[in-house]
Amino acid sequence: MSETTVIALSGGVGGAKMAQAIVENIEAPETLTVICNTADDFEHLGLHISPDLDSVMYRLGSLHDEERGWGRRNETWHCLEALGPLGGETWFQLGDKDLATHIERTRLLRTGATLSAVTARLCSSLGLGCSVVPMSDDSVRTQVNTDSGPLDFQHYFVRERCQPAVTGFQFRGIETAAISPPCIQALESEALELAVLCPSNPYVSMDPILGLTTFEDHLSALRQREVPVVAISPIIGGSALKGPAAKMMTELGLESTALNVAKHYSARSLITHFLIDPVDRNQQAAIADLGIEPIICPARLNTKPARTHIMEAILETL
Ligand code: FO1
Repeated sequence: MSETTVIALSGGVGGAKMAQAIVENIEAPETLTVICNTADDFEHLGLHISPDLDSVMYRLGSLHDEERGWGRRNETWHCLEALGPLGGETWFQLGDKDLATHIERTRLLRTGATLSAVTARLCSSLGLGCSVVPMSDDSVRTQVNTDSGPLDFQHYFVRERCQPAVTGFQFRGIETAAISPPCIQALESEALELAVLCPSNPYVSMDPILGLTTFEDHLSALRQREVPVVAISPIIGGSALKGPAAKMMTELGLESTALNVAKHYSARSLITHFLIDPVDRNQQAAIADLGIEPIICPARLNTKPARTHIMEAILETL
């Protein structure tokens, strides 16, 4: 692979769409490294599941299911259907093709391979043209604190359908987890021209990556090199593109606005630019007052022309 010139920090479905936008619109897709959140990972049915890595891998390999956003297209569910009557756990839907990924990932991890090495192998087997890397090879696990007590992330997200009100988050293991070697390599690439914070959930997708020891130092080194660090708002007109980000903000006592996401990042001086949808134009001046350059562009990533438009707006910052 060529030296990284673009990095994208990504959660699951929203991040995967942004990664697709980048791949579709840069001259050399092999120079993109997508750094994925792995704090949603968990052990289920004895298997290591990495939902965000897989959402990104499947989309970039054109294997994804467009409607669900996660999992594989043309999926069958025979294993899950047989598991139910046996009394097995079926609340987390694992399709047959998707299961193959988890079985092979788990087998390779049990041989002692790192998650980075296993992911590189899966990406290569699935024919990806760019690098998708885990943020860390060490275990970091999101715990969502709620009004009904602490919940492991997938229990909150899938089993409880994000219903309990959120009071805060904890990322177990983050203090001792190291940034993965391919992630460090991408962050330190001399050729790096652009860093993108995808329109993923700022609290449970971006913060586990940004909270890894020295990650913020890497971003500030980029800013010193005048590499733009561009975040895309996951909030459009007060609603989340997908998932519980807006609901979480309300429960945390914040108005669910693009501006409050910009403030979340600017409090740690993490970004240089913030892309908002035209419906949020009224927040442009307040974002600029934070010392962040606003970019106004339709922020939905559902069509190829929309993805091209957003990338043109971002590439103008270079
Ligand atoms: N999300 C759901 O809402 N329900 C599911 O049953 C579900 C299963 C699933 C299986 C594999 C996988 O890679 C992802 C899956 N997801 C499911 C999505 C996942 O929970 C979320 O995308 C992320 O963890 C949040 O970014």
